[in-house]
Amino acid sequence: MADLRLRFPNEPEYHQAVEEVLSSIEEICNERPEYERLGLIERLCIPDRIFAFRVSWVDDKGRVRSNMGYRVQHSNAIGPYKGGIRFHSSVNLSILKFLAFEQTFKNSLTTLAMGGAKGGSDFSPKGKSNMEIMRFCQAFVAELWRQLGADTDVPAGDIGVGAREVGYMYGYYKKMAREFTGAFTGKGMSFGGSLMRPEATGYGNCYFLLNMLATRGIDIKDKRVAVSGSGNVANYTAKKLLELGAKVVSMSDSNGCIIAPDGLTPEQFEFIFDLKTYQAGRLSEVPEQFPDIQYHSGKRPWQLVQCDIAMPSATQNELDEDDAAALLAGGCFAVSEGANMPSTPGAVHKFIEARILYAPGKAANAGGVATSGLEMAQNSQKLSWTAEEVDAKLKSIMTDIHAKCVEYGRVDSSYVNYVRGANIAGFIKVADAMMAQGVL
Ligand code: NDP
Ligand code: 2IT
Repeated sequence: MADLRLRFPNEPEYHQAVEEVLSSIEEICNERPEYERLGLIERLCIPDRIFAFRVSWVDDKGRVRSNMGYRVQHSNAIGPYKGGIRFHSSVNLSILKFLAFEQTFKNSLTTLAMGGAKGGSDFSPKGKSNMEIMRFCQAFVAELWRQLGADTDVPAGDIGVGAREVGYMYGYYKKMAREFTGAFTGKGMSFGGSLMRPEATGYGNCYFLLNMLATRGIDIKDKRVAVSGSGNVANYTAKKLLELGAKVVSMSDSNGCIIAPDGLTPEQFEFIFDLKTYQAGRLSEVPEQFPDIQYHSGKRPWQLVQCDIAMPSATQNELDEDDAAALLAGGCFAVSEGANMPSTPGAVHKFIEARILYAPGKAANAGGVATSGLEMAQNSQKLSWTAEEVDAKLKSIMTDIHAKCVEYGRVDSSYVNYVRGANIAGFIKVADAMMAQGVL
């Protein structure tokens, strides 16, 4: 870690993600001195390669704008590079390196053959017209397309990138590469997308949560769940929670959060889903329609509402040590992460110390990329599976990931450290593959 900090300063998110994994795998590495001899950890801590490029595009007023574009190809030890693209003003190399690093271990956990990558741009889609977004996506892919391919590197969505952006990027990729292959996932259903991919991350997180609750004989019905975010992951998490009979007591966006003390009704949820998915609306508008819902500007939900379960599903480091303390004081007994690294190290420490059910993102949100893997499999076969088939496979993958976390993370008869379990299980497969393939 000291070496990494020295060689790559100013990358705090990257250091945070690496430190968490390294502290989990220390014992395994000590047992296997050949890892050190072959520089395995050092190689895993430096991405295979990073592309950084300028993306220039023309806005609706005819002005030329320039953003940075990146693709971090972290590891293809177990399969083609795979991971989402993020468009958000905060995007930088530290964030993309952390996301690509996490993706390598997450993808390993899915049981499918996918390496790890992440890409994106500091372009913000907020307030841009459809045509501006299209021109940006085309300019981004004009630079990146040579590095992509169904068996090379397969991007998908992430923050700020959904079906619309994937459609524009895949369209341009197809034009340049002159081939119709599954080089992107999260595609529209009429051109190779998989049913259930939009739902998969949120639904998968709920399936993982159900597995965790089952270990303690807890029924999810009527449990109070605080969700953050109101994008793809948060919305489908809330949708499945309502279906399961739980109470969704909060959601958030980048301006603030809403609290529904008695839980959102299906009608309220449908309004929010439509507002955030199709109207580019803000959660601040919700109380105008439903006065029993409170809006808190600039706030996150964790200290504002009592809950049994928390599912942070917006962004990294959105739940800190004080939030964790408030959640625990309120009786929260499970946290299942929809976002990548939403809890700060101090918060994670508090959850583990309190021995609650705590699932890190790389296990709990792996259903999204797992279903991307299923989309790749369908594209290779030139077939498409029914929603029921994909959902059944997703459920079974989440159950397998849970079982692996338990196998490697069991501390004693009453406690599983899911962070340790996920990191070790994810790492072992990648390390074995790297050892077998020689120094690359
Ligand atoms: P979306 O862009 O669909 O939604 C993101 C949500 O989080 C929005 O509600 C957004 O608010 C909010 N948000 C974004 N940035 C911030 C910020 N800096 N502070 C506060 N709120 C913020 O993205 P996704 O739902 O796809 O992604 C959410 C998380 O889940 C990310 O961590 C992502 O990496 C992770 N993830 C996504 C997967 C996927 O398949 N999409 C798979 C696995 C993990 P606003 O509406 O104001 O923009
Ligand atoms: O963080 C993630 O796992 C994603 N954004 C999904 C990646 C993918 O390739 O489906």
